[in-house]
Amino acid sequence: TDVAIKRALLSVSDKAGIVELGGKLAKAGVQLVSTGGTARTLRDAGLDVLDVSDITDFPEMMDGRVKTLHPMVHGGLLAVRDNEDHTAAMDAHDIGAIDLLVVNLYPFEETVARGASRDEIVENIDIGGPAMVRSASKNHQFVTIVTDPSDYDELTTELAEHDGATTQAFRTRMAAKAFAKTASYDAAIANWFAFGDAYTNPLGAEALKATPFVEKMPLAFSKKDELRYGENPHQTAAVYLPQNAGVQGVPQAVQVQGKELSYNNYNDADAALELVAEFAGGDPAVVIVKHANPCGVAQASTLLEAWQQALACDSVSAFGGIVAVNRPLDGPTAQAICEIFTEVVIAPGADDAAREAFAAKKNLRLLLIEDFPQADREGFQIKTIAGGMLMQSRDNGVIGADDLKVVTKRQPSEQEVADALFAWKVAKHVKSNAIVYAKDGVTAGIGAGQMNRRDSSRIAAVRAAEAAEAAGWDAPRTKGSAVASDAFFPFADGLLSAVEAGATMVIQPGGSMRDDEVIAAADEAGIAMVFTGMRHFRH
Ligand code: 93A
Repeated sequence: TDVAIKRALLSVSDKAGIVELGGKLAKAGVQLVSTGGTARTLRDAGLDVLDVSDITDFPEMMDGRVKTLHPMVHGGLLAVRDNEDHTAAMDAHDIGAIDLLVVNLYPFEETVARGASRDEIVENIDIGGPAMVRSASKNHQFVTIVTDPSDYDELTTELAEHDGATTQAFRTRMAAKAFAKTASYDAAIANWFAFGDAYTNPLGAEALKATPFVEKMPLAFSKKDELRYGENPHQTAAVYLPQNAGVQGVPQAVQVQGKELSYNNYNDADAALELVAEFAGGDPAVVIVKHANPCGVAQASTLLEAWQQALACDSVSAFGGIVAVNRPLDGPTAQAICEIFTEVVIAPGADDAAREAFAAKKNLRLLLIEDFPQADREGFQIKTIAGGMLMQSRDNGVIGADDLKVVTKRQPSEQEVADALFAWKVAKHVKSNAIVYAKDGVTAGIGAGQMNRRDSSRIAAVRAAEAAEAAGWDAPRTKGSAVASDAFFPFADGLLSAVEAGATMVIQPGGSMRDDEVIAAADEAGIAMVFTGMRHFRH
C-alpha cells in the first residue's frame, strides 16, 4: 500500500543533491528534520528545517558521536503504524512518525583510501547513520529509506506519480539496497582491522602480522565488470575486486586494445602473469599459457629470443595462447608474436613499434601492468564446493639454490642447478601432476594435469620429441635437461623414465617412504638429484 510522506529526516555526509531534494520535498509539504551539517546546508539554501536536537530535546554531543541515537528518532522510524500498542507508545511519549529517511554514511572507505590517521579513520566509523538506516529498512512496510544520492530522482518521481506517497515495491527495493549498503559498510570496517595499513591499524603491526593470514578473509568485494559469460556460454560471470587489493593483477591492467576480456581470458592471463612474475627483474622471460597451464616458458638474453624459444617448446598448443612477458615489449618481439594467433598479451609496457605491430591485430587484447604481483606475497585462494567453501593462503613458496639439498653422490653442475630452479618455478604453475623438463633456461617438455606422475612424464617427453622434430633438432631438449616434479616420486619408475628421456638432474620435494630407492636409482643412473622440502600441488 502507498504511504504518504509527511515528515522526512535528512542526514547526509555527501551533500550532493540534498538541497534540490529538500526543496522538492518542502514544496510538496513535507516537514524536514536534519542533523547539524545537513540542517545548515538546507537552511543556507533558504529551506525551513527542524533540528534533530529539537525533537530529541538533547543537544548533539561528543563531537556528533551522539546526535540521532535517541528514542524520539528510532521510535519515529520503528513504530508499526497499525499496531495499537505502538501508536499508544508514540502518543504517550509524543513521538512523531518519520516517513522518509535520507541518509548517507560517514565516508569510511574514502578516509582509509586517502591515507588518513587512525583517529580520523575511527571517527569516520558511522554509528548513528547505519542504526537509522537499519531501523527505517526494517520498517519498510511503512517507512521509505534512501541511501544513495543517485536514487533521489527516482524518489521524487515516485512521489510525483503517487500523490506524495511511495509504493510498497519502491520501499522494499530501497530497503534491500540499504541493508546491502550497511553490510558492505561493516565489511569495509572489518577489512580495515584485518588488512589495514600497519601504521594506522588498531591491532598494531605485530598483532597484524601474527594473525594467520587465512583467518583474515576479505569480507567486502565490489563488482568491477560483468562478463559476457563464464567458463561456458550458459554460465554467467563477473569480476570482483576486494577492497585495498594492493596488487597489480589482471583486473588492474590497462587494456590498450582488443576485444573485451572473457572469463577464460582473465583466468589464463592471471596464470601467465603469476608465472612470469616469478621472473620479474630477471633476464628477459616469456610465458605462453593455454587452458591455465604454461605450454612454453623461456628466459634468454633478448625478449625476441625468449619468445622464439618459448614458442618452439610447443608451437601447436601456443596457437590461441596467452602471452606474458617480464619486460616492456619491443617492435620485433611484438611482430613475432603477431605471426601466430594470440588471444591476450600482458606486459609491463610496450614501445611505439610494439603498439603499432599489435594494432594490426584488432582482436588481440593487449594488457599493460604497472607492477608485477610479487611471487612471494600473501594472498587468498577461494574455491567453492557443494555446500561450502575452501579457503587457503596462496602458494607463495619461493626457493633458491641455498634451499636445495643434494641427495645423490653426484653433485649437480651450476648450469644444472640453474635449469632445475627454472623448471621448479615453472612446475609450481603447472596443474598437478606436473613434470617439467628444462634446459638452458627453456622448458623442454611440460606434462600437466595427469592423474599419475608417469603419464605427465610421458607426455612431457612426447612434447619434447615433437618439438625437436618440428624444429629439426638432432635430439629432444630433454637430453641433458633438468626435470622438476611438483611432488615426490613415490616410486623409482618415474625417475627412471626421466632418465630415459635424457634428464641428468632432478629437482623434487623428497619425502616419499621410498626416497632411498629413488635416490639409489638416481645414483645408479649417475645423475644428480636435489630435494626442495617443498611441494607445489596445484589443482
Ligand atoms: O557520529 S554518529 O555515529 N552518531 C549519530 O548519532 C549520527 N547520526 C547521524 N553519526 C551520525 N550520523 C551521520 O552523520 C549520518 O549517517 C551522516 O553521514 C552524518 C550527517 O551529519 P551532518 O548532518 O552533521 O553533516
